[in-house]
Amino acid sequence: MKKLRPSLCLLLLALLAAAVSQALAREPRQANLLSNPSFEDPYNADGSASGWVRWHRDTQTKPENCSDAYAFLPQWSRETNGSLVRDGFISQHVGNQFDTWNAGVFQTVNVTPGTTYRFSFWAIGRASNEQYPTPSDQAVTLGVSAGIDPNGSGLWTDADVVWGGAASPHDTGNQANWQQVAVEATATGNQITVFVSANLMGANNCRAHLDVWFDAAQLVEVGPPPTDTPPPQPTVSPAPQITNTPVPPTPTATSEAEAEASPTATSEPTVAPTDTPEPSPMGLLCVNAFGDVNADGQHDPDEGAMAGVNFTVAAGDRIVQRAVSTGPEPICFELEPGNYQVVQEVPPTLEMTTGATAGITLAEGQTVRVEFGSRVRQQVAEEGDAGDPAPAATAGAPEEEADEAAPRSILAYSGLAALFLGIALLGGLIYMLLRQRA
Ligand SMILES: [Ca+2]
Ligand SMILES: [Ca+2]
Ligand SMILES: [Ca+2]
Repeated sequence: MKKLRPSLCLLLLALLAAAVSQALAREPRQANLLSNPSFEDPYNADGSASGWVRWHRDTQTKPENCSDAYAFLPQWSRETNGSLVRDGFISQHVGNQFDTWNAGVFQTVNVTPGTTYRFSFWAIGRASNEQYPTPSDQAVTLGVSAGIDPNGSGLWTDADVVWGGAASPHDTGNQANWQQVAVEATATGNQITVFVSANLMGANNCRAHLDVWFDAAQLVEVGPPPTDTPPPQPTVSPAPQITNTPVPPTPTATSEAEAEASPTATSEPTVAPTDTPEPSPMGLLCVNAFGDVNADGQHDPDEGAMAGVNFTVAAGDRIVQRAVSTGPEPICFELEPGNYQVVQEVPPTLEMTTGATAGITLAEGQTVRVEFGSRVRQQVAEEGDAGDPAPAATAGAPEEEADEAAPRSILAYSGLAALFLGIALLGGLIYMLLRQRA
């Protein structure tokens, strides 16, 4: 009996440890559903990272002197230059010399129908006639965007692909201007396809170097569909409530980006940033809307700006800025470095062709541009009463990356609670055993 006690204690301890670790493992986590999300080794012979498949647009013909938009086959390769890697050791590079391109990589993932997913990745790009690392020529649109095909066709041309807002994360010379793009969509089948994309097509966009690097992709479950997933019927609702816990700002290395896009005369709304302990260098967020005539989610060179689209910029659950698009000039906000949600709301005459929300991370001195697509509502324009809504359905509700921080802290608390409970129980047990012995 006496001999048994120490071993009994050990056994109990082991059982307790197992129980605690099991409890922790059972907690829901924001699992990344992608295969090789960081574009690490090994690489396929065609230059794409394993787990990913190449896709590209080929317009076949080339206008003289780059006077019009066209796209040729680019090159895919593994990038090992550490300053062009966001995460791990390798990033996925896609680039071309002199010829513009529209391409990327994709993968198809098993999912639960009816569930909403968020796909995001980071990118940085460089368009220049000079050798690396001369800063990128900001006149060239990089058109970096994330796409989801809700029923997993694997076809980037599929009409129901939902595209997020497009960004042009130009390298300002120090490789710090990595930007994240994201999109949300609700799965309509048991697979979805996620697309990493850049579109450098455009008149006079040709440069000796046209490169974009992709890294740190993520596909997470956001939640079940918001009751009904209605088409993007824009209500003139006050503010999209974004359930969010404040995310700690992650300022990357400082970049003295020439924020040449001066904010001109945007009316500074009343909602001022709250406590600023020390005036820190600001970043510039520029938003605009384009008229996506062919509803492919891409800002094609022949498509102009769209006026009358409402933008809301939020940090956590705090509305930071609001604005309405007016034309070709983007609206720029000077903001503190940090994470922001940009939400577009369109008037009833329009329908969205890209996602309604974009999550961005703004670093010190950085300029981040976000573009949203929409077009004149087709049913209104054509038929009086069509059965089906427009094909280009929108991304999910504005409840964004919300839960990334929350579940983690719940997890941490419940794990700690379990641990303390276990220690208390064990203490009581040992006490009793010792008392028995005495
Ligand atoms: Ca990587
Ligand atoms: Ca499809
Ligand atoms: Ca378009």
